Amino acid sequence: PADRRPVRYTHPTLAARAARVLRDNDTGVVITAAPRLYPHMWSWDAAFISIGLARLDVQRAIAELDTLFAAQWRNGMVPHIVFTDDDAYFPGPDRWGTHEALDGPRHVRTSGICQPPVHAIAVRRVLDIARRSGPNDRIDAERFARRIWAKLYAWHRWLVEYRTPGSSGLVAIVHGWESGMDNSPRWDVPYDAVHPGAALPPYVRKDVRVVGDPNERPTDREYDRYLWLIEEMRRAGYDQRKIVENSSFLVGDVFITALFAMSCDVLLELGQEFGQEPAQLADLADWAAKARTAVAASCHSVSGMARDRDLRTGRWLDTQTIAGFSPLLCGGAPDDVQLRLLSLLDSDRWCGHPDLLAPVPPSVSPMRPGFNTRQYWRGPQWPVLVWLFSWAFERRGWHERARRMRDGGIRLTDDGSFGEYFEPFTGEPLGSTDQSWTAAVVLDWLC
Ligand code: 9WN
Repeated sequence: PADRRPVRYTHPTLAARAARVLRDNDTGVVITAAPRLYPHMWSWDAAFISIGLARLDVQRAIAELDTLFAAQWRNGMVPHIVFTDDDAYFPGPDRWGTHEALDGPRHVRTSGICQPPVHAIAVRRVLDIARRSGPNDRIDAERFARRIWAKLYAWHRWLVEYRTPGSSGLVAIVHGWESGMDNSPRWDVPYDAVHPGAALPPYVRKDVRVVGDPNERPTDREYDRYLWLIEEMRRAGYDQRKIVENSSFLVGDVFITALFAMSCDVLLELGQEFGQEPAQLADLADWAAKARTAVAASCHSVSGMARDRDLRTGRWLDTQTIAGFSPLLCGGAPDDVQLRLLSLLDSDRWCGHPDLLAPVPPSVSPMRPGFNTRQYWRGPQWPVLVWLFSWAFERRGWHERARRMRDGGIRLTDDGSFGEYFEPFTGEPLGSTDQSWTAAVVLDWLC
């Protein structure tokens, strides 16, 4: 399918365009997640953005992560949004009302939930890139890695202390936004139990004004639930114990759990290198092992796919999405399960589907009922996820697979639009264009 899209940039031109996107989205203080749709700093976006930035300017990459961690809550949580002064995004800081939260930072306004813990991975990557780029960059990045280590540890500790309830060992989320895969069908069943009350204050969405086709975004019904969960948290004063105990949404997220296992490994390696406390290193080894065990234990006995778990009802969530491949990221599943997952990933149900423009996993299999080519996390392909798979495969020693993922990611994005997500068959960019994290992963692939 070579010419479904009219434009294909050569690699040097594509890299130059990606660099320009990051420069244009730089407010001077933060690099916004996207120019109009997302005019603030998002937590996991900032991690990926720093990786792309390191290819251009190590100092700027460090500054981005420092800005994010300067907004870390006193209890250790890294908030999902650090707000700029722009008011073009809803819900903004007033709706979150986190200034009333005891644990929140005082000097900056943030949302009251978190996002996937990929930050240790970003620090590792920035450090590796800096070490290759020259002695000054190396010194700066090493200083930075030493300095941020304790903050990363506190963030991981928060996830264990507050967000690993019950016996499943899965890291729990209290809002679909925390997963980063907001309206994925993974969350349909638990969201059915979220009933927005009459006390839900009225609101006006802004996202649908920016994205031309509202079908590319979540529905109003979904938004009511998103906003209701915020209302519940606000009423609980953002007290994590109360939220985890009472909120109408509490789900063990298998994909986050896999990312957490990998991030703990990376943080442990960094800690060993920089001589951090042995007791803290032992914690990280223990957390990584437990997270891996939880991911492996979630695998379906027939398909092998990893599953989320609704922690309110105790039920496994069998919806098959890209998150089902979590054990391929972090390892730890028995060999036969891993082989089944690899052949499923290669099959025509996933990357081998004959009509895909680029052979990388869509967010939902094109063969599943409910697959939607255009709607957000219900079908489109997301370059950042492709980056995560290629990074994890490389780390696991699967070099050929890692290269194929990377090449597929470049194919997906070589129209130079830096779409937020892509229609899998036509390669049409959807959601925002000039999305910073898309530009960042492309830079990392090409440099
Ligand atoms: C809500 C910024 C973020 C990403 C998420 C993506 C989307 C926000 C939204 O944009 O979520 O957090 O308003 O839809 O789902 O993964 O971090 O790019």
